[in-house]
Amino acid sequence: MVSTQKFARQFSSNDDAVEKAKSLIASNDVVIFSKSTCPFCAKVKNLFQNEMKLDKPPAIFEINKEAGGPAIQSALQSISGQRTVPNIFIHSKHIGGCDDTMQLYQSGELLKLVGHRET
Ligand SMILES: N[C@@H](CCC(=O)N[C@@H](CS)C(=O)NCC(=O)O)C(=O)O
Repeated sequence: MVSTQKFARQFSSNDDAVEKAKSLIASNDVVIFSKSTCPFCAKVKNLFQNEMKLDKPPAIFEINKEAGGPAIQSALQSISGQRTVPNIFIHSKHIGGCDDTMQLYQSGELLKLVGHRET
């Protein structure tokens, strides 16, 4: 299933981009900030889209495909301390990149994080 989404605008300042990135993170269960050219991103997208059989597809933002992408990448660095892609968030928690995600998947923790909801 193709679930790539767009943030659809440019940003007037770094604060503006940070606010937008925070709202994308808060309004989706699983968020993957990706670049369409990145092999680590492809691996993580395949995991969430095909291998994990989630009820709801992840929200994927291809930040190299949008004018506001570089601003979002800088915003993600401010928010998470991580500049590289993929950059993954689950229920607003920062997970990390491809290696971190794969490690959590192997340990069984990733499925728990996706399924877990605070009440
Ligand atoms: N070890 C990292 C590798 C991620 C990585 O090197 N990503 C590259 C793209 S393939 C990156 O973000 N480079 C900097 C950039 O594109 O701005 C992971 O597991 O996520």
